[in-house]
Amino acid sequence: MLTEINFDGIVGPSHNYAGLSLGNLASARNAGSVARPREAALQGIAKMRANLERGLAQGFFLPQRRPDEGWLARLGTTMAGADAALRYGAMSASSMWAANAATVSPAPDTADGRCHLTVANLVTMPHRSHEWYETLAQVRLAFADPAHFAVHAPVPPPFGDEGAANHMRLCAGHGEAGIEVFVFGKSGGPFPARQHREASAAVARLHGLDPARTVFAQQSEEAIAAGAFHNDVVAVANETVLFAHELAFADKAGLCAELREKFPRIEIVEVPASAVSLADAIASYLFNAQLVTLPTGDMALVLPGEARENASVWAWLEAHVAGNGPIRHLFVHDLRQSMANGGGPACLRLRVVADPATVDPRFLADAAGLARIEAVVRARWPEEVAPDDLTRPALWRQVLDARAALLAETGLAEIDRAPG
Ligand code: SUG
Repeated sequence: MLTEINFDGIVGPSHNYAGLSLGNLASARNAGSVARPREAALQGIAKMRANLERGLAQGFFLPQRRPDEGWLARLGTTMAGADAALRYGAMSASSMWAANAATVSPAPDTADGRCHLTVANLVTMPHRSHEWYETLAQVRLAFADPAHFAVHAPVPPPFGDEGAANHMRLCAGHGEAGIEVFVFGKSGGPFPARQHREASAAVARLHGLDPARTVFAQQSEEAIAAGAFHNDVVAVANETVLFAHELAFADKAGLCAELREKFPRIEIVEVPASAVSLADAIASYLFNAQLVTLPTGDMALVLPGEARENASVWAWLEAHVAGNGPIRHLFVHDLRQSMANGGGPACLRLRVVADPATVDPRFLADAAGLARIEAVVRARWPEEVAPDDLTRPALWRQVLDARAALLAETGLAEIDRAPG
């Protein structure tokens, strides 16, 4: 049966705060801080475990090989020879944010009736521009069955594509045909617009989407300039519900009219700027929650602790739940380590609607599998990493060995043998 499976990126052992993401306020604010990779990975595992216990289907992607010597070799250098910026880029653990791994169109939406995935090129940020090689290798393994999946290599540069973080789907139920909404940026004041319309259009074509059920919407410049470097920082959709900030889109009225016309069942839950400012929405990651449908049929938001700590955000949420709003439950998780780099609950996961029986089971989580992953993390992940540590060969070795142990534990060592 078609089910929504959330694939979370396991936080890698080189997790750090090098301040590499212009326009991502948390990344800039925490530049130079000491990161705690073990704690970060454990926080992510705790979220996965809780979602499993809630009756949701859960999968994962493995941390990528770091340092990425292959990328440096293509740039004509090595970890020993590279300058600091390239070394930091080669050590980046940013592939943890699986919402940027790919864009996914479930089988009911596509012309050939298969689930299509296009791996994101992430070209705007140098430290993320080399993720796609290994993402493609992992996605090809996880979704290898050509009867059910079509995996596409990234859209070529210069068209920036940041994956599912800028894509929403509205539908009556996950297994039914939906409306796919692609959100792109044109300008972001001082910050780059990381999702380009040309890339979104290419993904829609590659996936064989019906234009009558596809929507392209521009992200508001104000939102990007305020720190919403991806649409999923200010909006999230699940089944019939679109949950968004008033200032998320450039042409809100036009978008709402188009959505109502193409999907009359839509329920738009808008948070007005008078109740929660754009700044509070972005600082708290209210919209970077996982909006999920529980087995009971109720919708729930899986939120970061920062949302509960923000008075206006929490007041809005409590009022919504107390009223008759479509979101019935709030679950709060401590994801502080990821949040300090601008990655909330929704950034950490890629939604794939598929029959779990058609997915490589090595990428699917159950309680016992998560316990084994946790044991490797506890034994192998560095406790602390300061930006200076990223230049130390001893840390490179520890990070390589830690990841290798996790690949061995999950039976996925072959990821490194994929042609790169
Ligand atoms: O691309 N942060 C990521 C956060 C991605 C969040 N994903 C979604 N919104 N879906 C980014 O900006 C910070 C790395 C650093 O600064 O060292 C970073 O890459």
